[in-house]
Parts: sequence; structure tokens; C-alpha cells
Amino acid sequence: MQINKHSIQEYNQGQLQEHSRRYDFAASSVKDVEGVLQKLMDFQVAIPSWALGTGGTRFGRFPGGGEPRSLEEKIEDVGLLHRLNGASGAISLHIPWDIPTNASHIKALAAQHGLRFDAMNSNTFQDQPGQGLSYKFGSMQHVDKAVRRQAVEHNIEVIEHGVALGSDSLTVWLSDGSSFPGQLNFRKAFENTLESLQEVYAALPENWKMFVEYKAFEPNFYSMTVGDWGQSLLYANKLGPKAYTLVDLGHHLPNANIEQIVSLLLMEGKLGGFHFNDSKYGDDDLTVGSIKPYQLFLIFSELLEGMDARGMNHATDLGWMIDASHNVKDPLEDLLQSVEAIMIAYAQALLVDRKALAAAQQENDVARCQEVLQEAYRTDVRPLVAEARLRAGAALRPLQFFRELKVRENLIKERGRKTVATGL
Ligand code: AOS
Ligand code: ZN
Ligand code: ZN
Ligand code: ZN
Repeated sequence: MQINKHSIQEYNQGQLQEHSRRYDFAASSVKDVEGVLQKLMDFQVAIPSWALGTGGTRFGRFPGGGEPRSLEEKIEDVGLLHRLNGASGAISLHIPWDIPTNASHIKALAAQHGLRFDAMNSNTFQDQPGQGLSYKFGSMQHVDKAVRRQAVEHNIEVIEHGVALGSDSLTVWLSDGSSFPGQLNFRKAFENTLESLQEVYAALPENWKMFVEYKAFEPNFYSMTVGDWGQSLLYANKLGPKAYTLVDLGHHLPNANIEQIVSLLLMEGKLGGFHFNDSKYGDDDLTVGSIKPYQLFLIFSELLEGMDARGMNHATDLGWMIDASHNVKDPLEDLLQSVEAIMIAYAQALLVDRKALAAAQQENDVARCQEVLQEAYRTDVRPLVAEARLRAGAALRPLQFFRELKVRENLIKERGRKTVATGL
């Protein structure tokens, strides 16, 4: 692929004059602009392997062509994103969709692209060919101990794959629950799940974290056994210090105050990671920032407030990941947009005048509180984000460059028009 340091530099050269004009204006109103730029350069968002191909819906799938056919090609795609935006330096794998048959080769390939392995994901929501027992009625919650055992063993295997790749966290998302009243004994389902999670927890290496992801509904439509942040936090607290709650933005009931959830989880030291996406109705897995950018900013604002209060490092102390599914857009274009939206929200949150906000809160000056937040939100930080990219050797305008280079057309030539994405 023709995307290298040299071609990026050449492309940036043509954009530089316009960028400088916009950047100088934007930078002139930022107090510690160098500090902000450094934070933006440090911030990396992990790309989920399953978002690199067209997901489809239960009604159909319309493959876009040129999608990755193997784990190697998935890593190449993320490497491409990372070269373009300098902010996608990690990949998150889902097992068994991404089994690394030759871990040292996969690890070396990722290193070549400047990527590390983010959280490993286990999968007990599908039955795999040749699998002994079915997850139709749940996995870790199952009434049959043998099914629970199978789910635990799978998770332990996922940890082993992760260790071989140098990952240091496991995300457990369970589809367990019930679709009809009376189907489950809620307490027993919880206790079974806890016991299973404890067995997985016991297999975690010393430096590993476990993220317990919750979801309000789907595929079960009456109850979910890890259905909200309260349940996830119960598990995480009972499991121990290596267990944390993971917040996926699409996994709440409508209009939930996610920024408040984030704030309280941070207060408890139990927020572990994020799945960014956007939605209008539920778990839509749409492009980050495409529907509710203000909410995204408010979430980031609480994240920074809470992380700073605990002296946490923005870049390294939480697992930042996208969880998306693409049906009508080019997946790579969509991911570029998602990362850009995250960087914009992060930059805006960095600009919030915390002292002024705290003072206004203390005086119950509600109007002023809103002014302070919206002053930051309405600042056009795009030139700052672009400047951070420029300094990192990435493209000033990644999406435009992607199109100019006809990356997708080239991938289709290389990989073919009809590709079957692995995963959902
Ligand atoms: C499912 O709704 C969750 O968001 C999980 O994170 C899941 O593992 C992922 O989306 C892949 O299906
Ligand atoms: Zn998720
Ligand atoms: Zn989601
Ligand atoms: Zn989801």
C-alpha cells in the first residue's frame, strides 16, 4: 500500500497552508496548547477486529468488497488506519473469530505496524462447529454445570491466546438472560454466573484485568444476567481488584445518563474500559459521534474530571475501544470517522475550565455551569486534533487521503469483491 511516511508528508504539504491558518486561530485561545497536543498524541483508541468488515443485520448483509479475509489482513487494515490517523495503535481480538494459530508471527506483524493487542474478547453467545454443548439457554448462567464449565474453559483459552500476544485484559460480554417471564430464577442465574466468572478470574495472570460488559437487552428480551452497570459492578466487586465494569455506549435503556454512570464508576475505582459507538434506538453500533455528539462530550468531560481526581493517566489507565458494526458505510472510512469523533470529544473535554465549573457549581450558578461546558463543546477543536496528527507523522485529513489514494479500490483488487468477513 502506498501509505507511508513519505506519501503522507507529501500529502500534508499540500494541506499545510490552510491547516496553519486554522490552527493558529484555534491555538490562540487555548491556555496550555502544547499540553493539550501532547495528550492528544498520546491517546490511542483500539480498533475491534470485527468492525473491519460489513456486519449486516439479521435481514441481510451487503459486503462492501476488499474486506480482510484473515487475522493478518485485519492487522494490516488497522495498521493502515494507524498510519493515517496516528491514533489507532491497538487491535482487539475476538476468539474464536480471530484465533492466532501462530502467535509469534501475529505478534511480530502487529509490532511492524506499531500495534499492540488490546482486550481479548471471549464468545459464548454462539455455538461453534464441533462444540460439545449448546449456549442456547445461556453459558455462564446455565442450569447445567457442564455448560458453565465449557464457557469457563473457553474464557481461559482466550486468556492463554492473549498472553501469547502480549495482551493484558479480557472482556467478557455475556448474552445470558431470558426472553420470557418465569424462564429463569434470577438469583440462581446470577450465582451461577458469578461462580463461573470467579473460575475465570482465578486464571487471570497477575497483571491482567477483567472487564465485565453489561447490556440491557438483546439477544435476550426479558432479562439479561449482566444487564446494567449495577449488576456489572456487583460482579466486579465480588470478583476482586482485577475486575472492572466496561461501559458500551449502546447498552443502556433509552436516555440513560451515561455520564453519571461513568462518574460514579470512576469514584469507585471500578471503571475499566469503554466500547464507543453511537445509537438512536439501542445497540445500533453506529459511528461514534454521528447521533449524539454532545452526550459524547459530556461523557468525556466526566471521564476527565473523574480520572484527574484519581490521578489516572488518560491514555493508559482505561481501555479505550470502539465497538461498531457497519452495514452501509465503508468500514475503514467509518472507523476513521469514529476515531476522529473520539479525539474531538476528548480535546473539547480537555478545554473545559474545571475551576470555573467547580466555582459555579459551588454557587449554584446553573446558567454559568452550562456556559462553561458549552464554551468548550462549541470550540472548533478540529485544527488541534489535526495538528496532533501532523506531529505524529499522520495525515492532516485521513479520510480525504484515504479516498485520494483509492485505498478501498486497491483492497478490492487485492482481496476480491466478495469477501466473507469472519465474525458478526
Ligand atoms: C455485544 O452487544 C457487545 O457489544 C460485545 O462487546 C460483543 O462482544 C461485540 O459487539 C462483538 O459482537
Ligand atoms: Zn460492546
Ligand atoms: Zn455495542
Ligand atoms: Zn453491543
